[in-house]
Amino acid sequence: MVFSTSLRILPQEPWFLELNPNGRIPVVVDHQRDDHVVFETSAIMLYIAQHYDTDFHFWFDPAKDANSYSDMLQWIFFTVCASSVGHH
Ligand SMILES: N[C@@H](CCC(=O)N[C@@H](CS)C(=O)NCC(=O)O)C(=O)O
Repeated sequence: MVFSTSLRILPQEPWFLELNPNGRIPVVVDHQRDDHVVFETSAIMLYIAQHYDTDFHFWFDPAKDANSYSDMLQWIFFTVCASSVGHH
């Protein structure tokens, strides 16, 4: 109950809207990189991969493994679109 209540109210608070004007969770603030702010799940995943998985354990090097990288993007975008259908 507390979780679902805060999930509705928290994203509309002014401090949160400063981070994500779209008023949606999740948002990341990267204190290790000048408090850079990222919202949208897929953008957050790619950001974390780019900066914190530089050995490519969990994603693909766009330069050295371009086709796998393309496949990865394809499924990320597919997932975003599929999960957006009917979402308010
Ligand atoms: N496309 C967004 C969707 C985010 C989203 O819908 N978040 C929900 C929680 S899972 C939310 O913030 N709900 C609160 C609200 O709609 O007020 C993403 O991938 O980050």
